[in-house]
Amino acid sequence: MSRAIYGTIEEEIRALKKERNAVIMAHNYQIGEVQDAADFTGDSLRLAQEARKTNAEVILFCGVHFMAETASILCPDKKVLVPDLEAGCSLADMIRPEDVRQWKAEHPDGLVVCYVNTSAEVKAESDYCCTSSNAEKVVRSIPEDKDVLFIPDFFLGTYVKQRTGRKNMELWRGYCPTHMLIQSRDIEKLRAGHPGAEFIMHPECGCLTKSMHLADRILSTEGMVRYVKESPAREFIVATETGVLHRMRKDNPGKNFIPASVHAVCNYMKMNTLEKIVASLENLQYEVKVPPELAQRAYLPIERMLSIV
Ligand code: CIZ
Repeated sequence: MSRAIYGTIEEEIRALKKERNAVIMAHNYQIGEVQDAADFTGDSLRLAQEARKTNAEVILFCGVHFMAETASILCPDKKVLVPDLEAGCSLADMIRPEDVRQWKAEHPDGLVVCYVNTSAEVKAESDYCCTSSNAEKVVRSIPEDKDVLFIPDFFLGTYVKQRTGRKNMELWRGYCPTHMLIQSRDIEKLRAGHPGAEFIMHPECGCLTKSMHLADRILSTEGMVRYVKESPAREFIVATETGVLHRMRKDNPGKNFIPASVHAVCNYMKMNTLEKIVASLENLQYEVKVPPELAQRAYLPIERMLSIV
């Protein structure tokens, strides 16, 4: 198919989507053009919900690898594609299935809660999966006498532990290198320079333990997008990967959004481009297919993530 027929790459993508009966999902951290080309933009939870509902034959997942795996587990009869197979997640790589098995061997009655940022192999060894929007609810749903291991994000785990007051909860010491780039001193400076701005923070932030008291709200990206729409404030300091500011600015043209750090950019998330979307839809590449036996074991924790909202 030649672009000359379509004029713009966006038109070409629309035509290819129709031809392939495809739907495009984009995470809130994707580059703006990719978000604009998508049928659905959101966090992992919203995108997983939409993946499960869609009638399309092809799901093109613009995010990072574990998100496409989740879509493949939920929709085994669909073709799940990613524009770039190299788009991975450093946080997800910080825990291995054997780490979970070892903890379980030492805690035969314990339960493992995995953040959605984990591989399908790790999910298959876990009991519950959660996103940052429902991590607290998921942990609260577990009987109090059960020991819990929360993996892999230490800062989200710390936040949940603090919110729930749960004592018998161990935390894995993983972290998101992008959220680590947001520092308390930047936040303090921005807060002083913008006294009227609301400060919203993602629970993956490495400075969460130091700066939690400064935050007006601690929210997932989807929670942030909803919150800034509803809040009467006109200015917001946003502590998370900068991609989410695209949607905030688009939805709220009269409001001002300031990144807590302009350096908080995930290079993996930014690997997906419009050109790669075209190649993906044209050649039906690159397919992410979780093997059925593994998918079956990873399904229950994911199902729990979707039902505890
Ligand atoms: O849940 C997600 O998609 C992640 C990884 C972060 C967020 O809050 O959107």
